[in-house]
Amino acid sequence: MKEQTLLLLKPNAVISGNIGNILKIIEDNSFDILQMEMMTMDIDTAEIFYSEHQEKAFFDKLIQFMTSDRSIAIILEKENAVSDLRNICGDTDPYKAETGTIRKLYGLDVTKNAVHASDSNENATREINILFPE
Ligand code: 3AN
Repeated sequence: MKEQTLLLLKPNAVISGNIGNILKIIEDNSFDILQMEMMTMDIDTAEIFYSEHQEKAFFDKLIQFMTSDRSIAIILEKENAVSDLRNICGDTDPYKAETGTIRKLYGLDVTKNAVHASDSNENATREINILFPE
């Protein structure tokens, strides 16, 4: 069954000129791009988006980074979209990510790791509703 998921190109991926490179990987993996929007996240939105990490030591640093510059939010669709996208993004830590994954190629560290990808169908729906409220 087709699923939707959310891909977010984080500020370091946008600033470093890797939007096209990442979208090429997405298209090569047969995802349909349904909606795409460039935005600079405000603090309230970032805190809601990452609310499950509120108690973590890295929370403030993460919010500061995610609101520092432009991101691109993208709704993707294909069969097994959630797990397929997680696989091509790679490990949260770019240094642990497998060769050829987006985070290995374009991530700088565990915060500036180039992309966010929803980790479940429930979170995909939640995250899409936050970033595409209409
Ligand atoms: P993923 O994005 O792979 O699902 P999570 O859910 O563990 O990873 O982390 C959410 C976000 O928090 C990640 N995108 C990452 O940028 C950031 N993060 C996770 N762990 C750390 C850490 N130890 N230090 C700084 N930022 C972190």
